[in-house]
Amino acid sequence: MTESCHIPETLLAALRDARHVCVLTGAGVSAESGVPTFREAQDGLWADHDPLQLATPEGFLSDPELVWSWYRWRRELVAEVEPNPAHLGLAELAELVPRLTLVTQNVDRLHQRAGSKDVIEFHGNLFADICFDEGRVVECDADDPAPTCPSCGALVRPGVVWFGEAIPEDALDFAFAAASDCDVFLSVGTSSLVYPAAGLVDIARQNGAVTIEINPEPGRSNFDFVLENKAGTAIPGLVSSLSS
Ligand code: BV8
Repeated sequence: MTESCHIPETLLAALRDARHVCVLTGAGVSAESGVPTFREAQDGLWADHDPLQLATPEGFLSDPELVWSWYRWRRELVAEVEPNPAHLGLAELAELVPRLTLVTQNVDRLHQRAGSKDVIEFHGNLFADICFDEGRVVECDADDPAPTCPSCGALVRPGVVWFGEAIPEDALDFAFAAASDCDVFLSVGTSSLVYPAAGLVDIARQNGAVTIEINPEPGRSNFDFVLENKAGTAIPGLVSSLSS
């Protein structure tokens, strides 16, 4: 049974009138591709590990082999899945509005595989290997349980932003600028718990934007519109309503 999504005409009017739409996505937008969300109990091997512990510099330094095996498991999982209608619909939405800025908290690069351009990776991505000390991208042996930097010997880490680490400066600046400038802020598939990403909607609201949340279990922020639907239903619904 294909799920349907009721979209208020006033919401569509805001999108039709928008000069600039800023979209923030979270793990929920990849859920229908089969990627576990950040807070779902990780299945099988990872059920007894807390992502909030693994995704920290302390967690990595205390057990680099464990953290590397978690990230390699996630890399393999993501490599085997496909972008879903939510990712594809957001790439189409960008063609229907004058300007769309896509900020993602996700590290799976599924937006790029779906055709989205200039994606702002607020929390980095799974696929870059970075020297822990020099901060630059390095090549390392994919089978090494705890790879080290070929030039300085420091540990190599995945190119994601861990809890307690600063958001990359460019990503932060571009995302804050887009949230400040947009007419419509669309939050898709996030629990709105992780900062500073979760604060972007407040910046948009303070600058007069219409705010919309798409989430089957809406979060705590007060949005002007809430579509209690899966992203794989609501985003294509928005796109077809705007295109008609
Ligand atoms: C920082 C990469 C400072 C790693 C991740 C206030 C201000 C500033 C910071 C803080 C603050 N309060 C606390 C902090 C610290 C911390 C924080 O926010 N902690 C939380 C736990 C309270 N923030 C930080 O540490 C950040 N750094 O602030 O630095 C600083 C400044 C200068 C110098 C030094 C330091 C960095 C945070 C980045 C952490 N890294 N990811 C990795 O992936 O391994 S965060 C991680 O959580 C993922 O990126 C994930 O995307 C993100 C957020 O989670 P969600 O995406 O929302 O996923 P979640 O599972 O929670 O929810 C899924 C949602 O989808 C649900 O609502 C569900 O209902 C919905 N859903 C399910 N299915 C669907 C769906 N929706 C639609 N369709 C569906 N089908």
